[in-house]
Amino acid sequence: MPVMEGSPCQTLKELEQYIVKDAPPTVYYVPDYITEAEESYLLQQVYKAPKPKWTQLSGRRLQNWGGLPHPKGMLVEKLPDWLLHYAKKISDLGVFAGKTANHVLVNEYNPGEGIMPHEDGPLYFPTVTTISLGSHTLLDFYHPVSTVQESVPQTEQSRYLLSLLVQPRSLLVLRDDMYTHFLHGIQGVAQDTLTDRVANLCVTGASPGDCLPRGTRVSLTIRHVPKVVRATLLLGKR
Ligand SMILES: O=C(O)CCC(=O)C(=O)O
Repeated sequence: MPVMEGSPCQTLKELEQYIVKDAPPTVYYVPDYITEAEESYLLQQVYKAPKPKWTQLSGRRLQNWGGLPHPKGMLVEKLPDWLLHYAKKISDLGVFAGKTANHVLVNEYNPGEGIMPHEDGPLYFPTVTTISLGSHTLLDFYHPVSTVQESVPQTEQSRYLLSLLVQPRSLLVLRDDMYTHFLHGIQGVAQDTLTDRVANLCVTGASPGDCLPRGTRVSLTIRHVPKVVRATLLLGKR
C-alpha cells in the first residue's frame, strides 16, 4: 500500500463496538474505516481500470473482480493487489468464518442513480462488506414480499424497514437476518432527507430533517464466494 492506513478495528471483538443496535441482527457500521489518502488511492485505481472492465446497467455501472459467481463454481481470477489488500484486511476481522474474500463488485452511482431492492443470494457466503468512496448514500431495507395473502396490497412503502446512512470511507458489514432475510436497495434520487428511521444516525453526526445532496459514490462490495473452480482443474493437470 502506498499510503498511510487507518485501522479503527482489527478483530471481531473490536468490530462488536460498531454494531448498530437499532437494526435487526446484524449490522456493523465503522465510520472512517479508511483515511482520505486511502480513499483517493482507491478511487484512482478504480478509474485506472480499462474501459471494457465497466458494465453499464440501468442506474449504475460496475466492475466485477475475482470471477463470475456461478452455481457450478466461480472460475477464479486473482484479485488485483489494490483490492486483495482490502479483501485480506477485512477478512482478517473474521467476518467470513476464517476464509478470505475472493470477489469484489465495484459499483459507481451518479446522483439520481440507485439499485432496486434485492437479496444478494446463495452464491456468496452470507456476509457482505462494503467500503464507500466519494459520497454518502442511504441504503434502504425492506421486508421480503409475503407469500401469504394480505388484506392490503404490499408496496415498497409498506415493506420498508429502515435505512442506513453510509458515509464515504466507512465500512459496512451485513450478516445474519440483515443479509439473509431483508432486501436492500438505494433509491435513485439526487439528495437524501434523513428521518428517524435511519438506524445508525447517532454515529454519523447527522440529524433527522438534514438534506444531503449526493455526489458520485463508488462502493467496493467485498465478499467470499465459497464454491470455486480453478483454471488448472478445468484445463487438466499436465
Ligand atoms: O452499493 C452498495 O452499497 C450496494 C451494492 C449492492 O447491493 C450490490 O452490489 O448487490
